Amino acid sequence: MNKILTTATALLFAQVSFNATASETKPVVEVYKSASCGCCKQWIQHLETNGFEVEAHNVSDVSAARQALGMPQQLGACHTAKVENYLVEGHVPAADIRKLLKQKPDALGIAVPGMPPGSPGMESPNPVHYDTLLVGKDGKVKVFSHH
Ligand SMILES: [Cu+2]
Repeated sequence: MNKILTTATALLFAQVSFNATASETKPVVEVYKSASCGCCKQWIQHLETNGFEVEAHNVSDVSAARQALGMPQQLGACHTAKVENYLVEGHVPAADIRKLLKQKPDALGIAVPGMPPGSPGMESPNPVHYDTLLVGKDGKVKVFSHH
């Protein structure tokens, strides 16, 4: 009996520490979107299949959420998000978010303004080239990566 209990306890601890490790390696992206936004859901799926954990919040006014977070409105897309201390606007590829979290630039965040066809969540037979922009704390942008 004692032995069984010990084994069960050991398994429980193994499970707990496994979960702790898994959540440490998965950055959480908090997404603000409207409930009816289909391409937002597609983007969330893209993040989840690429190792991010997503906390999605449906809001009635995405611009207000964007303003509250501090992302310039002219860079706006259909959803706005936060990961660690950075803002992520629009259909940004998961790889760019990884790059951001790895390089940790002194910046507000990254953005893909508008909704370019071919970006993650905006899959299209007619994809276009687009840039992910690095947004400075002063609101100035420069190209972070080209797609
Ligand atoms: Cu969209």
